[in-house]
Amino acid sequence: MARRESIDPAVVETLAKARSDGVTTVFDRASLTAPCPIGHNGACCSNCFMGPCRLIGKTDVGLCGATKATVAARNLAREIASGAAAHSDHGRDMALALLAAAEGDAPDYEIKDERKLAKVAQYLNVAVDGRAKEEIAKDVALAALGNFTSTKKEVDAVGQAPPKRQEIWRRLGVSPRGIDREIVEVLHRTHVGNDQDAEHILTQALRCAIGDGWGGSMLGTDISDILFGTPGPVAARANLGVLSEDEVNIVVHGHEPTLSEMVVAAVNEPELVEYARSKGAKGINLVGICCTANEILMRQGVPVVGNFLSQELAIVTGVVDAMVVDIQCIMQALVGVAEHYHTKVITTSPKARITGATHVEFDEHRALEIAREIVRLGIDNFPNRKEARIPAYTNHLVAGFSHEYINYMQGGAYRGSFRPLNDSIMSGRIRGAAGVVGCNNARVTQDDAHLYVVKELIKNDVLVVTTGCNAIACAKEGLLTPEVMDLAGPGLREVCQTIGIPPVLHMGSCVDNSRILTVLAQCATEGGLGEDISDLPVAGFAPEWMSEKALSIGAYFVASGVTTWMGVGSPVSNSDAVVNIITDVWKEKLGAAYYFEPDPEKAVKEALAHIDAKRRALKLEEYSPTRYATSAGYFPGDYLGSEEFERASYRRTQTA
Ligand code: XCC
Repeated sequence: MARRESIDPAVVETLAKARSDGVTTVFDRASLTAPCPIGHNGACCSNCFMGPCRLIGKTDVGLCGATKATVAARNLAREIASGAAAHSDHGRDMALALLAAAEGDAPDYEIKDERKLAKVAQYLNVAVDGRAKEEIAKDVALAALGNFTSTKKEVDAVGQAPPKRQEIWRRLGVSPRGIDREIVEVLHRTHVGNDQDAEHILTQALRCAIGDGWGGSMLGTDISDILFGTPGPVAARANLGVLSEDEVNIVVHGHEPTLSEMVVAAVNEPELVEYARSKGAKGINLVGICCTANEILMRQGVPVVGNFLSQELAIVTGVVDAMVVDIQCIMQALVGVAEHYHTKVITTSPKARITGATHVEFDEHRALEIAREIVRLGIDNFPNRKEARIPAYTNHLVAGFSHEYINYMQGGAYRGSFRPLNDSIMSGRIRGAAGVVGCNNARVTQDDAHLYVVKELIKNDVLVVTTGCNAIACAKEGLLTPEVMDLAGPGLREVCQTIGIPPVLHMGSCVDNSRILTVLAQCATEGGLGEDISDLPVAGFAPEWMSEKALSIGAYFVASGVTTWMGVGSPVSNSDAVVNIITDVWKEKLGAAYYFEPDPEKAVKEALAHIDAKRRALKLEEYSPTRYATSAGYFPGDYLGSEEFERASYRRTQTA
């Protein structure tokens, strides 16, 4: 029997439409082409033109003598470097936007969150007292840029990690010296004829990944907060049903908030709304896909159409008038799909063009003007719509759980801390916590592993924080609302009810995994749960990962002390030696292992055992699933009706 393609009913319905329209999508291509069996598990070396060498069957070394371990390690290291480069270059763009804003060259951006500015200034060693916010912001931007280009000085945000973790990094020689430097050094070391010891290569990969998580990504998140505001809880909706039949639908897809925030501003301008009406539309409906969606969802409550595997299907509905893309996770196939309908695919980044798409280059110096131009292109396209079908599926959600808010919600502005959370973990009300993040992958059923892992964890009293495409999967399923309390174990439910939060907290986009690092650092230093992140009863998951960025995230979670389970399959399984390095050897050195486990049931079982072992090592109360069972009946889990959520949902001011 054929594998199920998706568990999302909106996707299943729209996929059937695509097929009856004669349109091919990623789901069809996945059944036409199997993954290359040699490259898939790290057995292919294409680092020089004597190859590619295939280290399978009779051959177990390349022409140069490179072993299976060297080849698998080099490939993984390069993938991590590429992922780190993608996140970090996003972070650099944020720093450049902040610099332009501070110097008055980007008039459409402002310094929105001065408290955050002061906090970031502190860790970047920028003076704040008695200085204008623009002066501080300029120095913050320059210091951030210096973190990319420095070749000697340690990346500043490393100082945010618990002291014990910093010590471990320095002892192992993996504290990053400049974000760019570590990426370049991975590329250099993995060039033919260079670093040929698998463990040594992978140590550099860790250094590069730490430069991503505690460097490029953290700066990306922090500077976005300075420019656009630090997120707090916001109600919104998700899935293909958020598209509108009678309004101009503009979909933003990609990653950077610099553009999408400007599109939010543009679609709310009365002149553009009027212009949309002049074309026969009722208004403008802005929605998002992938992480740029997460960015404007977290801060503005803009609805989310779907995650990575839903991108082509949004166009298949026939109602997307413009799909505006910037960088990362954008399928080239969008242009071909758009040709069957009326959608205009608009590329905007100087770094990412797609043949056949309309290119309107984004420039932060004229940001709003360009956003207006893009929105106008979408409006002009509205009258060209043909047959349309929007699947009637949406769910409501609450997002916006920045670490600042998580701190605040545990005691308010004056008594905010991580104490209540730590106490709940210590007493066993909450068994532990897990970050469940990452992509969709067309080799496995869309959202199936994501939702299995999240539901199993909360059922077992493990608090879940989520980002990226996992967060969108959870949103579509309704897991980001307090209404799903009945799915949570009794201890977790009680804690979530008293704080007033869902058992699954949406913390943002891919770069916002850095927010999870900050939460972990705060839990580790709050007291009662050891002194280091590796002491905490926590786990990481990327059940449906596909991108190199996910490998970098997994690697910096592990480097930070979080044992992590990646789903789908293993890119290094051709070398037992490499598997041993990233599991047992890293466990010894870093206190955490990097597992690739395609079976989500097995992964969850192992993670729960890992969490319980950490609890025992900390001499905490032994976790018991029944201890808090009596409180389950105190109040109904479903304490907030869906109508109330509908009322609270994001309302676009301009809709008639
Ligand atoms: Fe991309 Fe960030 Fe992966 Fe989703 S989760 S497919 S990287 S959009 Ni980060």
